[in-house]
Amino acid sequence: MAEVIVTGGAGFIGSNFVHHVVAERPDWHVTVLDKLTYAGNLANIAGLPEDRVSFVKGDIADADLVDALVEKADAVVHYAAESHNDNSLQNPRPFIDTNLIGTYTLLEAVRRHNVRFHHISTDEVYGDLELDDPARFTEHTPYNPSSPYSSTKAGSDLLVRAWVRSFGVQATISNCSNNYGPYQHIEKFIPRQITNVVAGIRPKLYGAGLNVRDWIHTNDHSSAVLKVLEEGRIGETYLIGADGEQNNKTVVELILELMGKDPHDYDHVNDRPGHDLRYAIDSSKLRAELGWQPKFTDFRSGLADTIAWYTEHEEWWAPQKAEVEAKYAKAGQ
Ligand code: NAD
Ligand code: TDX
Repeated sequence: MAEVIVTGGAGFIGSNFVHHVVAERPDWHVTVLDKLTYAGNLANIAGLPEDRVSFVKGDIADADLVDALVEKADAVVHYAAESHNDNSLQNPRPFIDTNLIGTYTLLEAVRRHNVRFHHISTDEVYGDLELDDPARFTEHTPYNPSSPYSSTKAGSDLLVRAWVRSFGVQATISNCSNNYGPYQHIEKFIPRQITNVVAGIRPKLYGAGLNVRDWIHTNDHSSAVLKVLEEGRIGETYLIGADGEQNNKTVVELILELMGKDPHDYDHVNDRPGHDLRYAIDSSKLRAELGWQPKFTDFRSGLADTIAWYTEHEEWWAPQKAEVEAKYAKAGQ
């Protein structure tokens, strides 16, 4: 049996991975280590068998706690992070503490106990592409992050690489594109617009809305991470993406259409400072080397299912809606 620690396992993507492992690896036990910040929610992992999943509330920067857990583990899959660009522009400090000091603390523990480590990162470490550039990000694209969020993620990736090279830590890294699906916090683009429509608020598009994101369903992200954890080569980076480029305007209009509204019934609001123009992932290394394929690639039907989930789970998001919108209103967004 394998004992796997999933940091940030009560967040959007980490909790999806916990469900995936419970379903796919019946002899593994998962320990979720999560601080339950505003973005963590125990409801995301509720109902899983108690003999398969344990929960520890704590900070990944707490060296004593981390050491005691890592000592008993076979692997750590590291999702915990401050994850929202807009928050990082208002107050970068928690991004330094969690994304940099937290990752450093985990690396020191896996180094001491010789435990396998997989680091979850983002395509944002590569900066952005022009709209008409035929290029996509590959594992060889130079790092060029734009925001406090993406620069701390880039820094955490570099720490992992250094700990592999200098200390022989058994680590891999994956950099994924924009995820969507159920349980995503409503501060993020897609759930914000869906819950706006449900709440009778007009969707809010930053600037002209021509920015492009490369969407992947979070279920596909989880299957890719399990693949890299089990079969990835130590010291390697794998890009995860599902060829899902869409501009923001198209996505807002599709959400409105799928929700039976006028597709042009939305507001243009203040743009994000330093707003990355386009992300696009070339995931051919992961596909060729490890044989991974995404399964949830029909964006229209994935979005329709996501809309249905938010519509049916108002109790999950409604308590946070007013606070999230008040914060955006202050920034004119
Ligand atoms: P999220 O904000 O929904 O969840 C983050 C989780 O980490 C929460 O449960 C939170 O309580 C926990 N956490 C935060 N600080 C902590 C700390 N100091 N100690 C312990 N737990 C802490 O984020 P998400 O969207 O699920 O992203 C998860 C990971 O995936 C992040 O590393 C992010 O950079 C990466 N990623 C996200 C996307 C995306 O589209 N959302 C894309 C690529 C990579
Ligand atoms: O209300 C909005 N209106 C809008 O037009 C919001 C919240 C966002 N946007 C735009 C900004 C981006 O171009 O939509 C796009 C997506 O925004 P976010 O959901 O904030 O995601 P992004 O900044 O692209 O980062 C996400 O993908 C990469 C995740 O939050 C990161 O954790 C991940 O690393």
